Amino acid sequence: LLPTDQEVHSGFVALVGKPNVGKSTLLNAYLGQKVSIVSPKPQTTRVPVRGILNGPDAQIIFVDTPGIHKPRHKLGNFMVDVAKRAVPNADVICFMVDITVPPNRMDREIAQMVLLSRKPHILVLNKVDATDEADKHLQEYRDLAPWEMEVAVSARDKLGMETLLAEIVQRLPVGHRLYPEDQLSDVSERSLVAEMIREKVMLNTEEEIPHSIAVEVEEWEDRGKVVYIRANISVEKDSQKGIIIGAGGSMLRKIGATSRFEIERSLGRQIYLDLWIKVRENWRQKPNELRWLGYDV
Ligand code: GDP
Ligand code: K
Ligand code: MG
Repeated sequence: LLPTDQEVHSGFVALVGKPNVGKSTLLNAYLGQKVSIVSPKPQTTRVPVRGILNGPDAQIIFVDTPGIHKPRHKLGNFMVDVAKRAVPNADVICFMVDITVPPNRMDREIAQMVLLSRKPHILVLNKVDATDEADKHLQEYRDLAPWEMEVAVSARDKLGMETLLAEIVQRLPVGHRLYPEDQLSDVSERSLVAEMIREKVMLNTEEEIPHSIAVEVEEWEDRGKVVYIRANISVEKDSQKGIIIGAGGSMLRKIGATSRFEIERSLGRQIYLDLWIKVRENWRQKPNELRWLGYDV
């Protein structure tokens, strides 16, 4: 039997960057399953998500964070706050950028924040798969700060991930595992289910709708053959309710079917998914509503 208090490299690794650079995709790729939802839309991730990677000599606790942007409502303020707080709380910072586009003002601000933290950090150049000219903007990213280390990856195609992992592990303090070895994330099954439903709404709607919704699981009952799950999709106004229901209920059916497929695969159980839509006027601006929906503002 291996002693469980054996010393390993262990600690918190913050994944920070502007929206849509691929932070959540990278976390899921390391864990081999979805713990943090992904969409082509900015501001998909709203709360920090911890995913734990256990190896024989290391325990890496990745902290996926909301993209740092210029917030326009109270939910946005909260998201940017929690993302920024992950930096001083981390042992290693992965500053992720999208190599297919040049750096913008947000990248420059985040680079400064990372540098000022004086924490071990790595510049992670993501999406190398998506460009023939991976070095087109490379120098501009290099010039943002005197980086200690850079690694090019594709979170989508799982390229460069071993190299990045080795660089992370080297920078982690030596100590004890901080989580049980069989724990994959800090996300409860209930929250993961709610997030999977929110992801399907985000993937199937446009403009302000994806950002105007929140999902809560209201009831979860094991009925033997199936698990009955009732969830609320909250919207900000009446007109959005109609869009999510769709013509003859078509949109809601599509959201329900795609959610159910993924939830069943994730839980390994058959489910009955009962989706409801609720209007919470301007919930993104209201501290009480935000807290009710689980955002700890
Ligand atoms: P986040 O906002 O930083 O968490 O980014 P997401 O993980 O949600 O990804 C944003 C979008 O970029 C999604 O459409 C992903 O599929 C896509 N994406 C993420 N990583 C890669 C990558 O390595 N290559 C390509 N081509 N697309 C990626
Ligand atoms: K995204
Ligand atoms: Mg994300």
